[in-house]
Amino acid sequence: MRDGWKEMAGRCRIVVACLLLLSSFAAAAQSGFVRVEGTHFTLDGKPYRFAGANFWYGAYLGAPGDSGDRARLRAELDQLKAAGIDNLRVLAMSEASGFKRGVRPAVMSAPGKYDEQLLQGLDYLLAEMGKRDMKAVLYLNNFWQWSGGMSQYVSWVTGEPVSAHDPDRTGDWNGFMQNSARFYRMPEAQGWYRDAIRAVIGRTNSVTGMAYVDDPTVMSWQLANEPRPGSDTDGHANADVYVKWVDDTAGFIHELAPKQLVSTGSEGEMGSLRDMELYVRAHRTPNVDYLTFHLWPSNWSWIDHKDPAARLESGLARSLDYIDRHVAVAGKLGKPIVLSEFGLNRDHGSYSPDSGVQARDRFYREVYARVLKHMQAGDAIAGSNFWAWGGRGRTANADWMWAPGDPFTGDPPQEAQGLFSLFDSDASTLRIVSDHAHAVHALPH
Ligand code: IFL
Repeated sequence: MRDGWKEMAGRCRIVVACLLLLSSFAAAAQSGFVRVEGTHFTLDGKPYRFAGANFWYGAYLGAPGDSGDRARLRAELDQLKAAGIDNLRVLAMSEASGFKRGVRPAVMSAPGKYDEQLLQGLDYLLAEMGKRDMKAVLYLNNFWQWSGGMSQYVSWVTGEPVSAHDPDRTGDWNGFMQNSARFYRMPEAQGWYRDAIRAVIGRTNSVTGMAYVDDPTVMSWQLANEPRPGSDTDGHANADVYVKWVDDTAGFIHELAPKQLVSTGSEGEMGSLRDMELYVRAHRTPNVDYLTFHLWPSNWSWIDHKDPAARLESGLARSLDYIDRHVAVAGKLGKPIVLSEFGLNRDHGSYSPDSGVQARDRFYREVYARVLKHMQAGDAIAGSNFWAWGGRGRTANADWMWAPGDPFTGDPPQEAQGLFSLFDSDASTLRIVSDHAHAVHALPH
């Protein structure tokens, strides 16, 4: 009898040891991933808060051979890391288009056809970011024309050339937005988009040998850059379809990548037909882990593009209110929120890296102070990404516009190269960014 008990106890000990071993393997497999707990992010059990940058062209620089610039990429990652920046928002998929200001080359030349060199660029970027303990937010589509985006999917389905709705040819932004939003209603386009998502998320990194879905460097997959339901004037008819698209796509990504987070890429109220309730509806689903919002006071005419100093005070007041209202909404929804884009023009609307940035510096300081204040109060905001890192990119073109083969800056091809870029020579702004990053990292754990 006693021997029977002994044998049973021995077996129990083995089972317990095996369970402990298995759970520690499971914990190790999950470690390093950013998670959501209530209105905060955590990383390995501690709060995760960040100061980040937009670096849309990071994967382009990572491409092998002459098409990329790996030396520039490594040097700029070092510079960003030294400034305390540890979270980068990057374009992961682009579509070849006939847009006048579309980026060339693109990852996807046609449905199902992907440029392996550019995908290896993303591999390399993630490998280098991983070495530096940085996190990536990767967007998988674009509402805007500069990377082809939703409009190009529409064109692949209909056969209509994008030129008919190219805002850089027609000047008709409402027409462009309404055309882009047709994407949500096209089953064929959705199928190709999901194929593209599978192609990226299902990838194994050619540099590290790690499956993307097992890579903790990827914090979040983002549905698209600034997806909108359509134009402010005519987009309301798409609201329900848009909300459903967000939910379905986010759910689809979660199935593919259960360890990583999913976010929308939304600008917030201003990108939701100026309707906060619609923004909330799109972010309520459990398939969306956290909220994003963007802050563009000069694009939204709160501050003058050509003279940001002129109406700076009133524009700042609106900007800070915009931040407060979005943080409050996230708190009510019980999810974290990230200010994933904000930017302002250089003094007098100049594009030149040699021009002043007094108003911009004031704007960055005020935005960061408000973000930090919310973080100190324990509110739902978890981080920010300024728009955009331009590093050592410069244009030599008289019209300031990008042309294929030119070095990339933080401003995508549809905008003047220098409009919102933070160049490596912008010492005063870099100091503000770095001070903020250090203040965020010094918050209690
Ligand atoms: O370049 C723009 C980008 O498409 C974006 N938001 C605003 C940027 C500056 O206008 O996502």
